Amino acid sequence: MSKSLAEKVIAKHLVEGRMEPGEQIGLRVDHTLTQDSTGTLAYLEFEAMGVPRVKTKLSLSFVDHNMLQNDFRNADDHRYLQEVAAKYGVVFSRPGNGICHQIHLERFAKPGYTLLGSDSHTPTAGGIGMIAMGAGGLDVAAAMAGEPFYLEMPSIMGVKLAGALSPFVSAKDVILEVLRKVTVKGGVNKILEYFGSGVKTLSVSERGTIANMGTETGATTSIFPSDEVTKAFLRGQGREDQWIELKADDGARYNEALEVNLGTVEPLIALPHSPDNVKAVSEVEGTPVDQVCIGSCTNSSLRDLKMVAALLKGKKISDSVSLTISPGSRQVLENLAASGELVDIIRAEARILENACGPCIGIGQAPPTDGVSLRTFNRNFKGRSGTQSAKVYLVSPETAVASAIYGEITDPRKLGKYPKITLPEKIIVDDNMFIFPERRFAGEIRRGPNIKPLPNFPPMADRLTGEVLLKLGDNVSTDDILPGGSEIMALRSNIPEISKHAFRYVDPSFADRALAKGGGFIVGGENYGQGSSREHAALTPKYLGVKAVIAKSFARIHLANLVNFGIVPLTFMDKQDYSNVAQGDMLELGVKGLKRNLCVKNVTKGAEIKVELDLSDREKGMLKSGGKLAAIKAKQVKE
Ligand code: MIC
Ligand code: SF4
Repeated sequence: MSKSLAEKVIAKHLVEGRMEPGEQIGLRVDHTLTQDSTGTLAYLEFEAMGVPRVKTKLSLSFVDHNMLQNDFRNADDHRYLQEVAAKYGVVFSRPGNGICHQIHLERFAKPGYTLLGSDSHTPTAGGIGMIAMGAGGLDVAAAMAGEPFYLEMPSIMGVKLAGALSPFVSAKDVILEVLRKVTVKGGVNKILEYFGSGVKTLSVSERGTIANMGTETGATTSIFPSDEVTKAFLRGQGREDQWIELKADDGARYNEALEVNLGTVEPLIALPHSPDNVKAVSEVEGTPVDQVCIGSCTNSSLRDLKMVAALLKGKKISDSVSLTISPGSRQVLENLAASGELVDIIRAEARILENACGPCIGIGQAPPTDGVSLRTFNRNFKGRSGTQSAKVYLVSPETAVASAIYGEITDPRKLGKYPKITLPEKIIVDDNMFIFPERRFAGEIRRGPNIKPLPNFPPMADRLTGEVLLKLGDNVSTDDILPGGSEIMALRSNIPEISKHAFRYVDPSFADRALAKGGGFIVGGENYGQGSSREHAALTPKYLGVKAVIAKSFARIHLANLVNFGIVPLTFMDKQDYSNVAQGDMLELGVKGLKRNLCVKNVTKGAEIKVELDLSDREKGMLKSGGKLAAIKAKQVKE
């Protein structure tokens, strides 16, 4: 039978289950990646598994998120990550080398392989033809220990690209167009597979941009074919030998279809505070802008920064705008420097930041009060920039530059002449900031005082009782649950301390109240837990005593994280029941046997709410044991 491209790669890695949408499958993982702010927990978890060396083909550890070294804490984390990588056979990418997804695509990604990363934008590598997925650190640690990655077999949405992009329109506009159509929850448990004649008009970097931000639709991943364009990209990186051709079989059928005519896409912009709040740039032209930030794993490739340099050449930005540029990798920066294009950026008065995530996760460059910030990033959730009252808009590099020059939101077509960008056939490659684990690390791994042991949780009780501690609406993000930013992210290795910040901006009294009440329940709407893969968003509520989350639906990675840390994820059988439960209501729930259909007693209202526990037996086993780590340890004791 004809297969889609995604099905072909999955079939090659399938170790358990049937490739039917909705079925539980287990996949062999070839590559893993971690980054510093999810990585410390992932390696603490890996250490707890007692495996002497990683069992994957390649595991990588990047330091790219939390780069500030205001005190010992982040520096200690970076040192721990470097030593633990050396000990267990993980390639370490030193701070300053760049953003994990950009570097993985440049130096390591291989068509037809699988990748699991403790970061939600891991699907970027779908741009080269990988099945690349984000997951919580514990799932990535398990993959490093040689375990398969378990997930629900996604349905495949075929996205047909026709035509070619017009001048000043780029890959970011394509994915914004997809987001406008699919929304932030329309991709949950789906793979977006791109095909059609338009594919060959896009470079691997542009495909990476589109695959990267497929995450914002909630999709499990996105994938592009591997073709002559892919081959040229790998040749440029000195890796042509790693190319294979990959495409869907003729006659492959998709569960759903979408068509985008590249020729009719226009410059688009996502308005505050959601990536799917998309309008044409022309509709909001003229809005004054305070800040423009170019970079992030979505738009920091050599292609993007060459375009930025060409558009800025000979120009000056507006006096009212602060323009920051964070190159995606040291390779991008070095190539821009060698070609002289960096000078065009500097002369235009841009501020050059480190090769890292930076402002994307609130590590510096918070906008002014009520400020308007245009960013080439992928998320504009309220407060993520570090300023609660700021209005963040998501745009392409082209729109970012035009708006920085004019000081207001500007359609880039106003810039007139469209520069032609050509990528060098041979990129300058320098792998010196990787530390390859050739020699075993012999000493004792140093852990700073902020790196605390993982908390242990007891097996699940048969009855869960408590108050509804918090009732929330639709699309609650992991940034709402456990915010980013330099203050809170410095505590990522210290669960007791970071737990104090759970729901900090949604409800500053949450942590104290949860502890005082001995824990309880959270009620949410649709797509609860969208966004980041940070398992802290499950671990901190667990630490504060949260027993179950009842929602209309869940985002994929967060659902897995809840189970991994022993919080029961329940969905309303009848979504109307959401209105029959209020914050402060006392709930009771018998969970013995963890049946699929359960009944929550609302003691306060004297009513019953039917809920569903849609989990596999394997997941139920983890819940019962008090989480995945407890289940793995229990298995080890038995063996
Ligand atoms: C993000 O973009 O939200 C992050 C920061 O990269 C997260 C990971 C984290 O919280 O450390 C993600 O996307 O998974
Ligand atoms: Fe880093 Fe931002 Fe990409 Fe997350 S979305 S990996 S914070 S650049």
